[in-house]
Amino acid sequence: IKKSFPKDFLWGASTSAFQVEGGYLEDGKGLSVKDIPSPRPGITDTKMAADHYHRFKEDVALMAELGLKTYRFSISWPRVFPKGNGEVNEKGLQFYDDLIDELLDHNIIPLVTILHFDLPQALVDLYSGWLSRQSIEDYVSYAKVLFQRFGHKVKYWQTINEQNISLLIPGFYGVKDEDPDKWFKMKYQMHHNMCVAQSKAILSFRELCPEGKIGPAPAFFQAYPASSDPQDTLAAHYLEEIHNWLLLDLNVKGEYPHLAFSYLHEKGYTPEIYEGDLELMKKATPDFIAFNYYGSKCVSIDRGPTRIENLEYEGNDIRKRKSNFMDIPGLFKTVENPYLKDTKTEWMPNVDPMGLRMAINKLYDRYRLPLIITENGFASTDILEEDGNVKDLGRIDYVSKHLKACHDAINNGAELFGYCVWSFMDLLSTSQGFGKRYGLVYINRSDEDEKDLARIPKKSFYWYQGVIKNNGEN
Ligand code: BGP
Repeated sequence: IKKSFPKDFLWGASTSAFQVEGGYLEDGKGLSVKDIPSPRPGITDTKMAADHYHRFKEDVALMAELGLKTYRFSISWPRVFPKGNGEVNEKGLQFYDDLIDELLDHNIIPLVTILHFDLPQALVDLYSGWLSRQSIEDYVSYAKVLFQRFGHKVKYWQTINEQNISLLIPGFYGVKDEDPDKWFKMKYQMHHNMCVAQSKAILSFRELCPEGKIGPAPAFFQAYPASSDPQDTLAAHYLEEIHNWLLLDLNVKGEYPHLAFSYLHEKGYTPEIYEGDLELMKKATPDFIAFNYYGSKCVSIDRGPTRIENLEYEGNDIRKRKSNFMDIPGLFKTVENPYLKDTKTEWMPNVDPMGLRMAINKLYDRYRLPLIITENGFASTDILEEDGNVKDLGRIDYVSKHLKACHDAINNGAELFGYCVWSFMDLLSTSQGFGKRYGLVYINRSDEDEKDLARIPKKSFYWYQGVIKNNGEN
């Protein structure tokens, strides 16, 4: 039987708090690790971003015009708890209350990410953030405040955005060590603590929001071996084990996958696991898996030194890195895939819709949980032309190919219940400010000049409007 997009498919678009809101210290908000001035000259910071904090009503009206069924956004932890814990900031909660009401008034289902990178800086200063077990308690207290306040009107929740990718970047969550071995040990401890925090939050969610649905939010990387040399196949297998399954198996099954665990053990990176941690994770099965997908990786065995000599990159500055940030010396290294169009960017190394289809198939086979894609999108510089149009044909091509891949995977029997374009509007790219745009809606500003911040629907906006109207058939 030929299947198509289900009738109630969640056609969506995404953003995250620090990338769109601005108002960065307004109404009592505290600093997050993302509010620290950009290390790269010429790139704007989080102070204004797309000014969504002040213009959310106008933005929601555009979402309604687009026909969105769901809007995926994140709540800023330091807006709710300026110090990360302790006293709640009522004005921060009120902002999200108003945003959620505005969405519901327009029949748009809110999909809330509890943490999308912007950890309160105060917790880093206090106890090194995710490195300390105290972060688990603070994350859970924060999540509970959200469940209590919004649980009756928000059905869909995501725990932590792209934990598997953010931890690849030293300093991303405010802590790092110059010694690569020490850093690797630290990052796997943070990884473990974050998994415990998510599971504890899910158990509270079951009590506070019995009707709600909650799931993790990893980035997923499909990996190909560079050749049919079995060692390259093993390299690809390792990449998926370490970068995909190490997180998801803990989230879904409460287990460390054996190959990844033996790697941690061999290198001395095994985290401290408290008694009861894995049992707790086993109990906290998510309702669905939300994941982000941009492209795939092609790897070969790395026959070089097995020790990381130095961290050849600084912070989130991809131009300073010599090797790909996902490579693991001695195990695998990224190479170009001759079969895929190279986009010449590190974040989106290629355009690979078939990789998305395989990601859906694999995830569904492994966990048998409903799936939703919470980020998939196309970065470009996008020019506002004199006639007032933004002709982002590359984005239309990219999204339509990926939707075809979703369609194929649904046809193969996978349960995919939604798809969100990254991003609803232009926003602050984590690495390149407004020089790299993803939006369906153009924001009239540049890194240097805030201009009038006007919202201008791009060609892709009108195209996606048609897709939604026809439930994916066009
Ligand atoms: C994902 C993040 C998003 C978004 C996107 C694009 O990793 O979840 O927040 O930023 O990537 O990346 P970038 O902004 O670096 O281009």
